[in-house]
Amino acid sequence: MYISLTEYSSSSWKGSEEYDGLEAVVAGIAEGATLIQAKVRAAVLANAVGTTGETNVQGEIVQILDTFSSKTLVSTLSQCGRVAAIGDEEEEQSTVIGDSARHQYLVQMDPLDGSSNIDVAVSVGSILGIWKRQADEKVTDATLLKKGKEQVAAVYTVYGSCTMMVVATRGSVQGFTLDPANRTFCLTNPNIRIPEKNSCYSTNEGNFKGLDSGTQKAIEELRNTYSLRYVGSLVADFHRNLLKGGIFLYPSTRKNPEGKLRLMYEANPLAFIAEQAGGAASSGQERILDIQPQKLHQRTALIIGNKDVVERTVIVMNN
Ligand code: FDP
Repeated sequence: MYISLTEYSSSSWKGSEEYDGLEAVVAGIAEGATLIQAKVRAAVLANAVGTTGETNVQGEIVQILDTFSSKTLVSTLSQCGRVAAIGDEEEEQSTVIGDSARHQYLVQMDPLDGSSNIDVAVSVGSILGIWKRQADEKVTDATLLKKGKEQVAAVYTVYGSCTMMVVATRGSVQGFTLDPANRTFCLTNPNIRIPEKNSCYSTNEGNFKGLDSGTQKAIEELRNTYSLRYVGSLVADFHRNLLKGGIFLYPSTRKNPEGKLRLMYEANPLAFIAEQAGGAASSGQERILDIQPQKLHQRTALIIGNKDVVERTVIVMNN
């Protein structure tokens, strides 16, 4: 018998001052994820793959499922009664929900990561970082620009061969699998630690020519040491590396000098999770969680996974 997410969160966070109300936020994410995974799995039959004809704030083509996932999570997080504001990959400005004393949390999310993989039946997922709002803090876009190290929790889901949800709080990373029979998340992967043995590296090798010489050297070293595994959905690559041991890199390239991935709702939540699991995350210049964000949709380079290999890679990149 597995412990359910509901049982886990009430026994771990209920009554704790630090995590007061987090249970409701995570339940809102679980409810949204359950709806999104059902939609993703039925998308082709329901004619819900393809684009909306719009481009988002990043200049990227918006998929029908991106919009569905964003609306679903905004709705379930609004209804949980504990979230003050949401920063969302799909929205230029943040969504302000409320500023009462109960609205204690700020969420930054990529509602559907890896969306170019949707229409080819490859794993996608959602990524969410969770910060605490100071009591009486006014809620504006600027309120959301907090450093990653100030997160109190982070969550990602993977809609793959099964649906998983990984939840991290300080010092704890727990993995839950959705039981489709009763729509309950069950604690199948308790106390996740990234394996010390690094077995693979994940990067877009097609970008090699557009890298600086230090980064090329670092990639060559990884190439000669580990197996390559690249899904092309950050959340799926990160999940495999977290459970099996590995490192993911999306460095600065000639095409994307600031990096391609987004700091607030991709790099920060996954960096928080990696660190709680004994791993590390760097931009190549500094620890991801120490970066002072300047804007909601800021991009960053990202090197994340096994701590020793991240550190070694950053040294080689900078030499
Ligand atoms: P996608 O473009 O499909 O949305 O977040 C962006 C992201 O996917 C990541 O999930 C993925 O790791 C990366 O971009 C893939 O980029 P490349 O196609 O350039 O390798």
